[in-house]
Amino acid sequence: MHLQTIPTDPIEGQKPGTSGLRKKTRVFMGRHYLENYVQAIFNAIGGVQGKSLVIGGDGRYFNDRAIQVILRMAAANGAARAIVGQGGILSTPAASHLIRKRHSDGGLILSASHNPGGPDEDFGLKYNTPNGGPAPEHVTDRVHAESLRLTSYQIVETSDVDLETLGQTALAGMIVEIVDPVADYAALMQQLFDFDAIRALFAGGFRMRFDAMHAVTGPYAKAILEDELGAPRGTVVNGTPLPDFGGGHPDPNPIWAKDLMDLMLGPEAPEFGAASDGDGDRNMIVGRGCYVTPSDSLALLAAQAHLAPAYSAGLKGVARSMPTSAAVDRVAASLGIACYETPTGWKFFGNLLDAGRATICGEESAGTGSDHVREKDGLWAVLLWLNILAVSGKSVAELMAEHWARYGRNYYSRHDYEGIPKADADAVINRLRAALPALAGQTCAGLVVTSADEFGYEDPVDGSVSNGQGIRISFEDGQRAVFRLSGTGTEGATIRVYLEALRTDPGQLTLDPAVALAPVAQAAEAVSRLAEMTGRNRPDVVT
Ligand code: G16
Repeated sequence: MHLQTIPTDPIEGQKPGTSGLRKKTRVFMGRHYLENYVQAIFNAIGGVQGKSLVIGGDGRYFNDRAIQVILRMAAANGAARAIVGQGGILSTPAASHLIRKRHSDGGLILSASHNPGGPDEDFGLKYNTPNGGPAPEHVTDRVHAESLRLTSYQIVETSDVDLETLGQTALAGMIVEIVDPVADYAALMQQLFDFDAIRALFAGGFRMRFDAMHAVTGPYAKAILEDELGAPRGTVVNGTPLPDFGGGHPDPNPIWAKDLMDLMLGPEAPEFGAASDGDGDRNMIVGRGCYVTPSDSLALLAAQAHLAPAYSAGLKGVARSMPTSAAVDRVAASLGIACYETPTGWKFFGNLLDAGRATICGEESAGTGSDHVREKDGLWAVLLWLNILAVSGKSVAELMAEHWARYGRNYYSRHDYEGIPKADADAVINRLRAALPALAGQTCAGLVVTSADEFGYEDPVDGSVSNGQGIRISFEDGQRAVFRLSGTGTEGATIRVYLEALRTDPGQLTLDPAVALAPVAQAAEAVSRLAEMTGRNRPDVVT
């Protein structure tokens, strides 16, 4: 075993996106690529000498190999301890919890989230800070700067570490501690929720299906829902994490979790359905015959969270990303608590959570979470829903109907245009940006524009400013279209168009969402000329 300093050249294109660095797996497997990025992270955080790091990932192809490289580099860079999930597995929220619980100096999470996995699919790596949250922009900017001036990296030459056996071993002076990936996280969930009430719910015959999509939440969901809460065996389906997620797209939405949707909207539907994504931070909620949009789920959870022990004293505030619907704003107004609007990306919630300004946060991209960790948390959302269902005794459809009757309904849909040549996508956004100053007051496809701007955010805690965070155009009567480029894709560009329409009239609460959103969809096309400029007449994915 000996320490090596390997000469390398800076690699272009290692700029972290919305959530760390995501690339094709083969890119990460390329010569020096992973090593460069890991060394850039270490350098950007002032080195790892004497530090402890949490390391784990979602089990996708290359997860195990990448962890061996990271461990050898952490040892070579003088780290004192690496806390690794058994088999290299840690869901993103479980990793966040472990970083916090063990007071470690941060963590490296290996995942490309909901993107497919495999040698020809996607891989990703992100650094989370000691508060357990994704690195904020000033840290990822530093990582990028380091990656551009790297001339060498440190690694020890040694045989592989056994990732399967629980306990401690040593690697070139660094302690490697292999931990159960589920136990600490399951204990945290038990503290937050009324497990007795949920247990009684299942004992009374309540049935659900949890689709783990062959991704990381399988072992977590089986341990908590089936072993701990008494849901019947088989409640968790697709529960074994596979390196290629069974060839699927582990994104919990009605398109990619179609089997679950078909079940829940069909005659054999159980009371409740849920799914989570590749790394376990996203969730989908669907009741019998009733799909709940992520924005509505956030609003409902904020309105009913007091039914769970951890939130019984009320919420300090709530936060949502800008493209997320304003449904939660209406709940916050009624509760008399603050509601923050942040750019897309969970990292923007970190300061609000740390400062105790927000308790629950959420995003339209199927992420909800609270101040229990610093990541969104798929199973947490499922358990909070179960807690609310158990204590209220109502069904998902009843809860949503009552919610809309009280707060109004923010109809919502996201249209994704994928694999667009980057120049074309930039042209659409640049043209819109140029048109913004003259838009207010104009009529587009019959709707009057009430305001139009490009979203910028000043963090209320540290004053940092993030500009260029999406174009938002509000129309009359609570209708809104938002345009932004995805920050998580690995091929071409994806334009996301987010559509919203508020209805408060009791007769308007059960419309087909496509009908309720048709006017704003037409106005969005009129104002953006997206179809004309990209040649795409319809979105690739509608959620
Ligand atoms: C990541 C971030 C989320 C964010 C999403 C946006 O999700 O963690 O906070 O909402 O990206 O994705 P895009 O830029 O493609 O719209 P995840 O689940 O991929 O980590």
